[in-house]
Amino acid sequence: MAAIGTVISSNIAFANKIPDNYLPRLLDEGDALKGKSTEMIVQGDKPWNVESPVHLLDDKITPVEKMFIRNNGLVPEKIDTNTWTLTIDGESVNESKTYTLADLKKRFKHYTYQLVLECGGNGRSGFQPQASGNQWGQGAVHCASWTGVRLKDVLAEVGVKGDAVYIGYHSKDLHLSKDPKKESISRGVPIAKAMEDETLLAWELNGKQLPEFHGYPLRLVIGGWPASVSGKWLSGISVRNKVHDGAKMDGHSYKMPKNPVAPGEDVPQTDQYFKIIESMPVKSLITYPKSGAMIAPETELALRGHAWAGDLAVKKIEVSIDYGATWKECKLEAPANRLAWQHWNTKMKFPAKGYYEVWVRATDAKGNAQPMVTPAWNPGGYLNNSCERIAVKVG
Ligand SMILES: Nc1nc2c(c(=O)[nH]1)N[C@H]1C(S)=C(S)[C@@H](COP(=O)(O)O)O[C@H]1N2
Ligand SMILES: [Mo]
Repeated sequence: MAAIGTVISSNIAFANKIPDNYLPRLLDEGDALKGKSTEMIVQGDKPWNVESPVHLLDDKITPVEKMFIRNNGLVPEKIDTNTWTLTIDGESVNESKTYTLADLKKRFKHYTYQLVLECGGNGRSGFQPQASGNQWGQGAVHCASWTGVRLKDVLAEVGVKGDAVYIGYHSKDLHLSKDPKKESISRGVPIAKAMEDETLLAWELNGKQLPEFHGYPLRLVIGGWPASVSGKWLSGISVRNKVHDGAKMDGHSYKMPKNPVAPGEDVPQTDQYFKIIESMPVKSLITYPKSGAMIAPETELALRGHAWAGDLAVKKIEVSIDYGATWKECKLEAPANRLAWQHWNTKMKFPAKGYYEVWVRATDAKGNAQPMVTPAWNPGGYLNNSCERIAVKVG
């Protein structure tokens, strides 16, 4: 209660009468579903976790109303863009430096990129036994257009020492315990990924002001890696001389076992057994038609979707209507820019009336293809990139 008192800068009268886990109205969050499609799937509302059904992801650039939301804490209250600052600090900068939003916009060149942000746990519901965490289907992914400045340009002005190995972000969302000293999430990436052209400090999403639930007024965006590295409500970047050790960099959070483990196996949560997830694996979606489509006999079905492969490009996309026995190669477009998803399409004819499944499989530039079944079980339920499949009825 004292901690909440600090946040709302007042003593709380009748504090002893407040029920456990009650969130004072002043700290209450807005409604994450405001402005979202009514078809979004709510995984939870404290914190807000909202998923896109796959057929909603049909747009080439995902509109805000169809973007999934993954919050670990509570959206910050009372944001004032005039006083919002970003501080660059850490062991590996010569001197820390603080920028206002106006500084960032004025001092550095602006860039726009389409970037795939996919939750590391997207597809988690496919794991047996169930892995802990949001039971996402395959819709915790989006590819939107982000505008901001390059992190590397800002770091160049601040001055990074030769011993820098990692960056970590700091954000203004409130920890679920409501303790203002605790961070809900503070992750990062190796310095080389931070320095890529496409790593942005963004204030615009699809050409408009960043929405509250996606990180307003400033967000780190890093495509191709678990979206948990793209810190929302960004207030700081620490340039570290070691692997960043913020919240959700510990235990098995966003980590995979170094050696394959049996489903359900209890693995000690130490660095000896786990490694941090970096580039996401190759994956694809059928976004049209929606699963359950009915078509008349003898008609051709137009199919389309997107494919992506972390830091890599996708080089091939195929569909199967006979449970993977045979595959047909589809048309695949080049990405709008590096780290954007690639659109694919094809037309299929079905040999007879009946029930079919259409499966889609992408292969990345290094020859890695999606598995047809759920891949390596892991305690966090990460990286399920098994082939997506839809049902089609002909007749
Ligand atoms: N500050 C902050 N940044 C955050 C999070 C968060 O809870 N707080 N969630 C992360 C996770 S786990 C994901 S998957 C993405 C989700 O981004 P979105 O809500 O814009 O889709 O934001 C990441 N950035
Ligand atoms: Mo995530």
